[in-house]
Amino acid sequence: MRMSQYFLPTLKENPAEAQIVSHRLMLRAGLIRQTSAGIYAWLPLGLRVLRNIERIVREEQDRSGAQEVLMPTIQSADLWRESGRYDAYGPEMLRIKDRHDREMLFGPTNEEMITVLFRDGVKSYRDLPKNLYHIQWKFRDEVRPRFGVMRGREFLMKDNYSFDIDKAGAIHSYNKMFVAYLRTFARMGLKAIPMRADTGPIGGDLSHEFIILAETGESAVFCHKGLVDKDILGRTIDYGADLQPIVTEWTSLYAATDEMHDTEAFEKIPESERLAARGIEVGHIFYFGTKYSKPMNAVVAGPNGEQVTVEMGSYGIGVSRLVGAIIEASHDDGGIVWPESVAPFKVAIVNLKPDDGAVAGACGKLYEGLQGSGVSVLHDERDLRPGAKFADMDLIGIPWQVIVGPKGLGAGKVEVKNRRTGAREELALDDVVGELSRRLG
Ligand code: P5A
Repeated sequence: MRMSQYFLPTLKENPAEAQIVSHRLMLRAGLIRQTSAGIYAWLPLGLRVLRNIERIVREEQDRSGAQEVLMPTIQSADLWRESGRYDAYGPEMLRIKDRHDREMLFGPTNEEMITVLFRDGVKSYRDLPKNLYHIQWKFRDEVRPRFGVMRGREFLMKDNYSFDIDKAGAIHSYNKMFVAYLRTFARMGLKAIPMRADTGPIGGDLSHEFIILAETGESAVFCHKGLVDKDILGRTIDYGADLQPIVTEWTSLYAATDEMHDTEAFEKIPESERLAARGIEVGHIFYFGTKYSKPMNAVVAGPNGEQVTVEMGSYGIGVSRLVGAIIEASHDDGGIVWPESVAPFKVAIVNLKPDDGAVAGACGKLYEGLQGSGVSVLHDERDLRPGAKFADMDLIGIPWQVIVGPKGLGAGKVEVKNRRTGAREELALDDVVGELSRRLG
């Protein structure tokens, strides 16, 4: 993409309405714009990040065996009357009427809708287990939308729903998601710690929130420090195997959100190993048994022909919230520092002298070469002074900057800067494409 043509309205000044760094940087780097309270438009650069996050979430869902569907945003109130949640849900639900005066709502979550789809499509225990997910916009009329996409009213969620014949099966499905979530967040460069959590309006008695530690987080959390350094990515996961040992490894150390905090248990941990901190909830998983399947009559024929009410769980990831959470976890004074896996472009070419034919030629060649190797590139060929270009590049956080000027080029060299470390190196022009493609692997 050529930057001179790109719709990238960056801001020099800090917007007054933004209280936390990720919100400030998302506005300044031209990722989003607010259109009403808690509702945002995604601009090209922001949308590329959102899509990358979605892609990682989707790949890990598919890998775990879940199947993608797409349910509508608008739901009928009758659906929610079936489960008994219509009145219970309260003012967070955006209720609307169509032209026939039928009561509708903008879905805050999809337990009811998926239960009906399941009920109408699955009749026998032989078709179990099933795990269905979608990535769809939700609306919750939050009392206090704030911090940009962190607590929006309209937000993008990945939600999935598991159906099993018995509790043991449902716990296996829960464990699968537990492990899939650890992998998903690790791939985004995040340390997400699973913590015992309150189930709120979703219900059930077993749930974990996945928390990124951050001072600006909305949740107070308490955990054993040992959990902060644990790693998951190195492992190959066999989703057919018993995953309880991995889950137990994570849950044997104390970790709880404020609502589930047990002071006595926490104080049994040696003081030097206790961590009381704040965090951002990027995911939340629930096992709730038959809370929806029972009132909504989601039954299948069991092995002996008997009717069995299915056991369910639901699992959510805040896809749009993750854009903010990643920035909270990864930025510096100059701006955003994207982890490579979610970066809107992997490489930026900074042309220091656009009116110099040789420099422009070299940049053009690099651009073609990188694109040809499947590397996404943003090409800054704008007619601006170098200082302004460097500041913009650091602000938008592209992981690798290739800086091309007449001096270096005279000796066949360009400068390559790593956004995260700030390290600069000189590379021969002819080596850049090969070297960066190799590093980005
Ligand atoms: C699980 C999936 C649920 O809704 N039903 C389907 C269950 N869980 S949840 O915890 O309420 O939400 C799941 C994740 O969505 C994100 N989230 C939000 N993101 C931005 N703005 C909001 N207002 C918002 N509310 C929830 C969180 O990441 C949460 O973990």
